[in-house]
Amino acid sequence: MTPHFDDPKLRPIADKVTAEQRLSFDDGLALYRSHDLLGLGYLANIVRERLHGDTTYYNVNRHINPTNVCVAACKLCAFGRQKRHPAAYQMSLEDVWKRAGEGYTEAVSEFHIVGGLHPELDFEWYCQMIAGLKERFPKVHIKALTMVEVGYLARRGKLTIEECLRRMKESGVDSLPGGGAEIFSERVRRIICDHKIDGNEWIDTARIAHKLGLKSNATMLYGHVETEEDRVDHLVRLRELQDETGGFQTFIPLAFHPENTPMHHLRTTTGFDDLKNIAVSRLMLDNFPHIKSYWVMMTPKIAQVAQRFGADDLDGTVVEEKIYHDAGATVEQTLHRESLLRLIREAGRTPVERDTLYRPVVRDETSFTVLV
Ligand code: V47
Repeated sequence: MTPHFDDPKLRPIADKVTAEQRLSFDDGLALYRSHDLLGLGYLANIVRERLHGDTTYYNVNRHINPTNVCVAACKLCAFGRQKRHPAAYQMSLEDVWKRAGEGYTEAVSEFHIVGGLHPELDFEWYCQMIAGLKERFPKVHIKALTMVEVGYLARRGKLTIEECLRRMKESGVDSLPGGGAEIFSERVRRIICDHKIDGNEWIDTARIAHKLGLKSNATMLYGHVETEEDRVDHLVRLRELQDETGGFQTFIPLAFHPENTPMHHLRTTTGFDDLKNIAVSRLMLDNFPHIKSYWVMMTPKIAQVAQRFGADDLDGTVVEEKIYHDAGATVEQTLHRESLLRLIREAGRTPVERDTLYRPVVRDETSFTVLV
């Protein structure tokens, strides 16, 4: 049966999607400009089901943010603090190791570790933190430090990016999270994060990580001052790098949360735009295995609906989230496994617990085994 599209511009794109052809920059623009959300979702769902059938992935993870002290002062951020700010904090190594083991009764399979660009914590401190975690929790995958943190630590430690990543890997880092990519457009970065590495440096760092055998994720921050062209450009640049390295696992579109940031005058994104970003990224990123609807950022309800609009992953239990909660998120801090399972099942999907590398996990209440 030929589907009906409210937006006739989706018809030629639908032909490409069914023929498994790559979509162009202009196709990406047409998708973003379309209001036919059901049409977009229908097409993205074809790709999603082609890749993953009915499976929706989730994991049992714990976020750890060792410090919120940050020299970057990005306008997009409500989390970073100057060192002397009363709400600034910096965990000791013992704090990090202790925090890693508390707060959730089930064994976690992943630590997700990111923080501010602290002017005094040096690279050795980070290597010790990682090595100490690996020693104490040898089965847990360590997904740590964004490309932005890697760039900053390399510069402060007078190391090349490659040396820095090699040392991180030797210390126990297993993969890198996708944060800090924001939007690659120089014009936009000057406004929202002008002291951070630029888009090319983010891409170059990811390329080196992938060549060293470290997988990573990628994100895109949308819903601030970017244009539709900026969004498509961001996706196309990620797709090009993925063609080259194959090192990306998951793409996570992140909706800008303006509260408590210097850009608090901007409005929050709508559910329509959030679902559209999931669908367009699934359609444009034909070489990315996974698209994640991160429930903390989208709310559990929209993240659940997104499982029918192109997403195949919900992220995990999280346990303690600071970046979005500092920026006004009102969702819970943790979703227990039972809640994740319910969201997935009521969307008509089959839940599969995964480790960070998307290998299935079987567990009892206190331990887990990765099925290779
Ligand atoms: O890098 C910061 C973004 C990112 C705000 O790799 C903001 O699996 C919205 O990258 N409004 C951190 N976004 C989160 C992140 C992430 C989350 C979940 C899973 C993974 C993964 C990665 O959050 C930052 C920045 O891009 N961010 N402030 C804000 N006010």
